[in-house]
Amino acid sequence: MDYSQIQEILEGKCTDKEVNIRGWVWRARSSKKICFIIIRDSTGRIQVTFEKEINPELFELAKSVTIESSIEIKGVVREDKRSPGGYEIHGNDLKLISLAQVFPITKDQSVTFLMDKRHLWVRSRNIAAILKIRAEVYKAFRDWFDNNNYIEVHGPMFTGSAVEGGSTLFDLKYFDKKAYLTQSSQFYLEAMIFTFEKVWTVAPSFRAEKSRTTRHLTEFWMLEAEKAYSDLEDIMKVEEELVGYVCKRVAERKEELKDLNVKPNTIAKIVPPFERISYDKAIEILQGDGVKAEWGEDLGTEEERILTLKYDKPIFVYDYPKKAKAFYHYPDPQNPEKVKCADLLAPGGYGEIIGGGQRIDDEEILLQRIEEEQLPGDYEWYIDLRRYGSVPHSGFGLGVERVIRWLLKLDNIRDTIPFPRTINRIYP
Ligand code: NSS
Repeated sequence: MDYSQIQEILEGKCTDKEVNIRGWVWRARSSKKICFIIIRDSTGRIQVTFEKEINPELFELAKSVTIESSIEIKGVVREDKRSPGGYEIHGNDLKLISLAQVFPITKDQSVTFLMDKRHLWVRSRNIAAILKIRAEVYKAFRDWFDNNNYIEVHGPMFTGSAVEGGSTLFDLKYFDKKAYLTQSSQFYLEAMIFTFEKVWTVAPSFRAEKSRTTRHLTEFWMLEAEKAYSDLEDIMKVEEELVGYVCKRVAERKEELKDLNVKPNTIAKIVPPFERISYDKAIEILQGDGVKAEWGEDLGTEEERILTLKYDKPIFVYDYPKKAKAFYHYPDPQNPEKVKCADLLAPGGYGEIIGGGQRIDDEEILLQRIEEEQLPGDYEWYIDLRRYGSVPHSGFGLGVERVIRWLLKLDNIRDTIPFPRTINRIYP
């Protein structure tokens, strides 16, 4: 049997025709003479009516279905200005596939309850809209990198060394050895530039983040890119072009944005170039505001919030102190206490969405930095990359959930991903 999708009906493609659709009961109510069922599928929602006078048996069956039951219906599509979406189906058959028990999710439930029922909550209109935008973000990444001749590569998730310092590593037993879950695919991407010059990946990243915040997950997805013959300035341009493109694509998803109460225009106007301010300047601005920001420390959530409230487009903060950042950053030739890196901070208080910069491409300097930091793991292979045809190169990592949270103005990062993992959540 051929099934129509609800979206096709709402686009007017099936008007006055008989259709079969299948989906789940979203709402159901009934008067003495007529039963209304709103059915949803992956593409939309539509009202189906069953009249007692036309078919009393079918009317009784329709009355018996519960919220979230799976059903199949046959009926004739009519344009009807009064019904939501402007179309309605006059049902003339209904097949109950599975009668749902009383659905536990109703209005006004606590966040903890909803998180415990996340496997059911993902059916909600809100989460569905967010996840459709998430899928669009991934499509936009792929299109941008394809259009710019980057090759997609994939690093391992089991690794033998830290990328972003030892404190957030998840370690595990790997047969008789110790291993870690990856924090970043960066080093593997660096290896792959010697094959492909420009590479990218989207992969999970694992961090034992011990604090409960609205912007940290213990398992999140990171988009990473690495480019040969490239410096900090060059990679910032790549980042802003990519972010601008993602914004353009998300702004086109008008239906979902409407469901989420987000004005497409606020996203469409995020176009490059993005302002660049030095770390020194950022500290000066913060101190001018009476914030206790100390030179030498990385910017924290609160500092980034205060700083980015002043802007309505993302900003780059560049040239951080060496001691605030990971060991692999290229030291500033003018000032060895600083490194050639930049974070991209989202406006409106959201803060860091990208970390990136130029990498150390010299064997001696890299050896020295690894020794200074005393990192766990074996970096021999990573140092090797500086021994066989090293080239200047730079790259970045973008937190997918951070970007979605910012674009959709969500209170908490957990709503950007179907099954979030945080310090206190590993169920469902
Ligand atoms: O630690 S980063 O700043 N940088 C890296 O991991 C580099 N090795 C990436 C690279 O250059 N290839 O993380 C990158 C981004 C950061 O800007 C955030 O947007 C996001 O990853 N991020 C997170 N998102 C969600 N939850 C957590 N815990 C988190 N940590 C970083």
